[in-house]
Amino acid sequence: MSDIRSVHTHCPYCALQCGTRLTVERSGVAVSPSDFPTNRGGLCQKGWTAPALLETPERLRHPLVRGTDGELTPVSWGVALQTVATGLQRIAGESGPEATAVFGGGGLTNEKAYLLGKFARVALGTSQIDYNGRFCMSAAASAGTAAFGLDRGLPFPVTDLARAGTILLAGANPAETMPPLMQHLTRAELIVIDPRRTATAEAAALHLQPAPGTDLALALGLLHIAVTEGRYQADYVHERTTGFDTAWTRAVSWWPERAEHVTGVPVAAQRQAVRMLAESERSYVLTGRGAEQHSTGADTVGGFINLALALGLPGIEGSGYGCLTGQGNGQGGREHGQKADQLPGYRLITDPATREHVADVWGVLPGTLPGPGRSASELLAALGTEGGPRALLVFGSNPVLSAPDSAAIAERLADLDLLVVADFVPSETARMADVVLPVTQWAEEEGTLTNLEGRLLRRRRLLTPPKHARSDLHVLQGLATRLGQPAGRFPTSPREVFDELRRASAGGAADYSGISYERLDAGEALHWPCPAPTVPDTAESDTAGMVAHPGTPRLFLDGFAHPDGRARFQEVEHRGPAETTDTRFPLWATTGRLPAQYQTGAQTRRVPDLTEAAPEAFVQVHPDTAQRCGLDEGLFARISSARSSAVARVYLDSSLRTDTVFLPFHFPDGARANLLTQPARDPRSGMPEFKVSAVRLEAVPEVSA
Ligand SMILES: Nc1nc2c(c(=O)[nH]1)N[C@H]1C(S)=C(S)[C@@H](COP(=O)(O)OP(=O)(O)OC[C@H]3O[C@@H](n4cnc5c(=O)[nH]c(N)nc54)[C@H](O)[C@@H]3O)O[C@H]1N2
Ligand SMILES: Nc1nc2c(c(=O)[nH]1)N[C@H]1C(S)=C(S)[C@@H](COP(=O)(O)OP(=O)(O)OC[C@H]3O[C@@H](n4cnc5c(=O)[nH]c(N)nc54)[C@H](O)[C@@H]3O)O[C@H]1N2
Ligand code: SF4
Ligand SMILES: [Mo]
Repeated sequence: MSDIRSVHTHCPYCALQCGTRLTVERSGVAVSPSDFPTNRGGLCQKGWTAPALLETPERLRHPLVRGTDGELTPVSWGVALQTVATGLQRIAGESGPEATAVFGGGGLTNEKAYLLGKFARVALGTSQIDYNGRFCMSAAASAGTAAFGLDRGLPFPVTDLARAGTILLAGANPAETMPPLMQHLTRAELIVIDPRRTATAEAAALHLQPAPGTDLALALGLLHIAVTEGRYQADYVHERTTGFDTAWTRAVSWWPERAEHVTGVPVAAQRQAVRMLAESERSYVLTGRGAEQHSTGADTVGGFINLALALGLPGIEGSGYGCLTGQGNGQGGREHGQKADQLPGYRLITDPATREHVADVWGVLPGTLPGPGRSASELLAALGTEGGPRALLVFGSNPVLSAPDSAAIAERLADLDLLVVADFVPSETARMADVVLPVTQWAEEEGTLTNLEGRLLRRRRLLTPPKHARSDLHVLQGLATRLGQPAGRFPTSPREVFDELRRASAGGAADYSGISYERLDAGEALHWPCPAPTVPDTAESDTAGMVAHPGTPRLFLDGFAHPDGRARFQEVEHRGPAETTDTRFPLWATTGRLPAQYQTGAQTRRVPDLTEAAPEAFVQVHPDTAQRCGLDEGLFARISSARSSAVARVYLDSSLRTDTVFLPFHFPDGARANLLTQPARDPRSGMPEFKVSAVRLEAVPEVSA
């Protein structure tokens, strides 16, 4: 351990990025919440127990290479990196650079995400890079960009929510997924749209309980009511938006009774929701994964944005639309080039000016940069197939559990010639790898993350990493140099990478060029865009005596980011899930999260207190449905879809819809919720249909309790 005894940093998990103080004590690392605006002294159980992962006995401590006996065997770093480089060169030599691919994650720091994108485009020369944020934020990102010309999850600080009168939460369950956020929602009356009666719905003044996959019909119905009851803001719509008439041609036929018929939400409740939003002085519409993770995800978010625009909310201080970003760096992770179609600064890889600017920063010719690649689930589905990638490097994701139709994805991974996983724990994906690279964890490294409000934060190092763990930045440099790149092109110092990122992002939508470690360490609250006072040629340019940009906590107050300054209504029509229920698969299965587990559980299933709180998978079922299927509390059920089956213990809940069951997606092996989910994805964003699959339930006598 180093001699630094205490640091201010942030929780390693979700996008709320609660502020924490970490201290080295005799008994180990202690965490306490700090008075940071998002958490103001609060932490959830995952945050309180986060240090346990630093000391897990299952920590990866050596690079591993799969030997001729099929076992993963410890080797030196030199051997591991050379094995990867030789494999990549052989595959690229035989099949071209496009046969090598990279899969990143929204938990990676900005520096890692940036260098990973550069590594793929420059060191590998491949277009085949995407990341797990495609499973998380992509639908809202597409809809937000279309509507506002810019996508930043929350275009305002979370503390603004504390003054709201009404907040609509469409498919978000922050009471369980971001508990400290709830302290900002106590003044507002909440309207919660969720097929389940969650802890958030319990706290709501109004709970709308639609069938999974029908949110777009509901959003159209709410817009219909807003207009026909004269609650829409004609002046705002006229002055600040375009496209209302076209959007209305769709919503006009969604009279409330029709919306009730499709969604199951009573007309009176629909009217009440619109009344609450329209009559309160400050209102917000927020979406979460429940509304977004559908093959209609971007259109559904578009439907909710249309409602917000009709009510005159976005771009007005004290009201607005926002999406609750999920992963620790879910916001920053989507801005710096991990996305198949983007380069740093949140700019399109197809834009010639962007290519020229970024190529210049990278010291390469624009023509050498590849074009756009496949989106995450397309990429995973193509692995090992004719014309698809033969090698994959994974940094910061566990797709064996998190990808849709995961049995098929595991087969694709098994068909690769080379699977390389960088992680600090033996995730289910790492266990399949040919080479495993042990990396540092949050408290052992420096960097920056961008939280759900677009605010830059500093991750700080408390501990010296275990002897053989290297940072992801070191790993990328080690590979790049073995692939013939100059070492200086892949710096290992986070600060140096950040300074390069600033220059690469300059002039982009997510402009970080005016942000520095120094400003962040001085405690400045910097939300992007934050341009440097001049176009920066050097890292020092903002210290040249010019007034520093203060950052942008609130976007759109003076106009939206489209060239005409107006927000755009989107023409959206309800089309329902990609598969329907039938006699074979008569129920809807939806999926989501438990308070005590994070994502695929690769991290949190290794924390004893969390395993105790949420030890195993279950399927939540209405008692009437359970009875019809011959099931009872505590028995095991086989849940089958047209893809595959999962087995989980039955948990009865009479507040659930009788046509819907729910599974958390945190658990491995035969309890994987993603064994059931569909490969269908949203044509606009690439978002998979995680939140709705047609299933049936049967008792499994042999494993009953
Ligand atoms: N404890 C915990 N917290 C987390 C995470 C975690 O894994 N565990 N992950 C983090 C990440 S990456 C993310 S993205 C966020 C996600 O945060 P949330 O979006 O709050 O989480 P989910 O549980 O995926 O989905 C929210 C709700 O959507 C509902 N839902 C399901 N289907 C539908 C539907 O068709 N329509 C509607 N309206 N609702 C539906 C579910 O019942 C669920 O209660 O949480 C972050 N925080
Ligand atoms: N059915 C269903 N499936 C879903 C969802 C759902 O609601 N339902 N939600 C989707 C969503 S919103 C998300 S965000 C995804 C999450 O899906 P994943 O990203 O696959 O889930 P994680 O468990 O967060 O996996 C991250 C892995 O990276 C490792 N890791 C963490 N930090 C670092 C780092 O800095 N460097 C490296 N090299 N490794 C690191 C962790 O140990 C872990 O093994 O799942 C998606 N899948
Ligand atoms: S809410 Fe998110 S950031 Fe805060 S302690 Fe929990 S997991 Fe960590
Ligand atoms: Mo997420």
